[in-house]
Amino acid sequence: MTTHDKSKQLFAEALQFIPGGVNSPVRAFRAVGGQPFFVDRAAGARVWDVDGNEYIDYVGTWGPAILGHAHPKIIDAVRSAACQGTSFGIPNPYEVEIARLICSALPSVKKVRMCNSGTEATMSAIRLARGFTRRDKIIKFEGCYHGHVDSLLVKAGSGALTFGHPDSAGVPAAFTQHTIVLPFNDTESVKAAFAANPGQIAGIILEPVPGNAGLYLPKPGYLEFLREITAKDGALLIFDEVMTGFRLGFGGAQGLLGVAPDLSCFGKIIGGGLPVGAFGGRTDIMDQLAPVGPVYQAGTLSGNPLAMAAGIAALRELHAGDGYTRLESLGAQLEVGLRDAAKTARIPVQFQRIGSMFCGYFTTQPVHNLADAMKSDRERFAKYFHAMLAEGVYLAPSQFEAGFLSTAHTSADVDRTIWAAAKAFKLL
Ligand code: HOZ
Repeated sequence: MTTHDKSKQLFAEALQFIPGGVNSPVRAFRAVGGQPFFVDRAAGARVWDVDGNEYIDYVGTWGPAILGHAHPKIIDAVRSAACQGTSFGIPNPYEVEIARLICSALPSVKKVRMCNSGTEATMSAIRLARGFTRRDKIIKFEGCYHGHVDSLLVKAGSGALTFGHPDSAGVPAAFTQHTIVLPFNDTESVKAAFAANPGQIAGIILEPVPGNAGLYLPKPGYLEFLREITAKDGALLIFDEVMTGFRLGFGGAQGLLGVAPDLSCFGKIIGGGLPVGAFGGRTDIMDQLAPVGPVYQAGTLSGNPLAMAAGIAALRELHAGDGYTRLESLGAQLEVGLRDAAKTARIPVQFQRIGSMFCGYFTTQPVHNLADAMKSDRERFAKYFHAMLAEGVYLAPSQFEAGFLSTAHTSADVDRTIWAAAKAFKLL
């Protein structure tokens, strides 16, 4: 590791003109101390900072870079689309192709509407669920994060949790009065909420595999239970697959875990690293959207040709290759190696993983929900984060984020990461 002089200088300047020096709070390193580095370039599984330091990257631009950074097919697709024009606000053929690809990957998605971020996707899906059911209440779960939508910034994960504002200032109480917040993996509280609000709940929104308070998994039967209780009540089941979509398999978490929601939200991977979001589902629900139906939703840059071209290239590559098998084997290697290293160093770590998503909590107790995740020793995490960074391994700068592998990571990268972790654990 050389110096961080250029990053420090840029951050000092950034602080003068950008709140907190960053355009999204999770980048700021505040949960772990220190200052963020500034990226010069990225390729494959590596990022290089402006001071010339190289890192093995497990953030992967917070999920989109499943094929690694600057994948040649995505770069070519963006380049060729850009030469035809960067935005039209008129339908373009890429929109049809990406919609066809998404619908053919997920049997629950019969129609899809593209937008510009995961936040827009979840915000629109909630509005659509309310418009379709003509009901107001929404159930969400503690620690799940669905972007910075007003009504969903309640007990939210990701940066909201990391920085101690899971219930954001600036959200009028009236905007969240129809939001019911429950613990994840707890069937009784869901039953009680439906019993207390008969015929009033428009839907349940959840990350089927929550990855914004670290990473924990649904207990066996939990998603099936949510599917059943919503169907029985006439409420909609909405999966936020912004992170898990096309990551846990080409069919996302719903394909892997075998539960079909009514609506799904996407982002990240489907834009190949460009700004994107999408939501889709049953035809009768989706046809409530304007211009067909009365639920309004729009966007100047929605279906942007560059983002669509990048997304199409990413999805085609994922569909054609053996990427998911490779990701599973790298994930298993990482899991075994990190578990062994922690055991050898006698550091209690709950290592959680599903496919290419992972997280380690510094606690002796199993983690099934936000309350369990909060028991992790965050000071220990901060030390671990910096020890890994010093060895050239970049993890998300917060305990409450998931790590991501890409198909560009190699077995040697994973070995090096395990070696760095073994060294880091000794310092904790
Ligand atoms: N949705 C991302 C993972 N928690 C965070 C991205 C951001 O907030 O900048």
